[in-house]
Amino acid sequence: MRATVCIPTYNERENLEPMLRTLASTLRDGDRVLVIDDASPDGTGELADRLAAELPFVDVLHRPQKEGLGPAYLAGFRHVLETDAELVLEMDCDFSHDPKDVLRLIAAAEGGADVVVGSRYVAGGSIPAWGAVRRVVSFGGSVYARLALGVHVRDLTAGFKCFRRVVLETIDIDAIEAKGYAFQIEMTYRALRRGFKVVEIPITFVDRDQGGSKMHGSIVLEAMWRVPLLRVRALRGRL
Ligand SMILES: Nc1nc2c(ncn2[C@@H]2O[C@H](COP(=O)(O)OP(=O)(O)OP(=O)(O)O)[C@@H](O)[C@H]2O)c(=O)[nH]1
Ligand SMILES: [Mg+2]
Repeated sequence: MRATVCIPTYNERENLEPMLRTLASTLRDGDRVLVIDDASPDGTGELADRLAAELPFVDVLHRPQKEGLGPAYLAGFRHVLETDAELVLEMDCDFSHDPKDVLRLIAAAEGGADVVVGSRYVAGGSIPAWGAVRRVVSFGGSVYARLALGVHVRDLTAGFKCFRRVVLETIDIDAIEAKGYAFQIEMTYRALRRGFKVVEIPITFVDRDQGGSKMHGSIVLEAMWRVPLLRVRALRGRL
């Protein structure tokens, strides 16, 4: 199954080249990478174009402004669905997700999963570098979302995932408005609502070394109010 890895970038100049070089030695023939850059002020977009000219498996989608992770991924998904890729992956550019694990996600999808989640919260998954505050916020968020939605998936905010294309074609991605962690929760929840098989595989999540985080409080707040809204929509039969 051909796979395309979507990588959203905003000011990832230090990370992009090592990331694409690692993927060059990891991906299989026919697999591709789509970099989705929101006009990064640090020149990540121009660097992506230079690397795409050199690396034939790389494409770049330029967007005019920063709108958050959700809209960037949705633009990327629409682009990939125009191609013949069977699997569509999401991955951060900051090496929090090990690019070598892409092959494990792909293998799980080829083994029968419709959605594969690289999970920090199943046996074998971990986040070695996080302090207590970050752990509580992230784990608490996952528990909150799991209880509010009534689903079994443990890492609902995970951003390292693989979808079969039929999932993206079925779950009405055009209706998704979430921007941050809520986007990740909504993607997984919509897939579950449509009866797709979601499988979690353990990953080790590493803290970013280069570049700055784009995480901020409003992303956490958005997730808090959007989760109950999702449940209400589902109960009304709209998801
Ligand atoms: N295109 C695009 N990419 C974004 C945007 N916000 C974040 N990203 C990218 O999404 C990925 C995840 O963002 P991070 O800043 O690492 O956010 P995070 O992983 O939630 O937070 P940290 O744990 O602090 O790294 C990175 O590759 C970012 O460059 C955005 O608005 N547009
Ligand atoms: Mg990160």
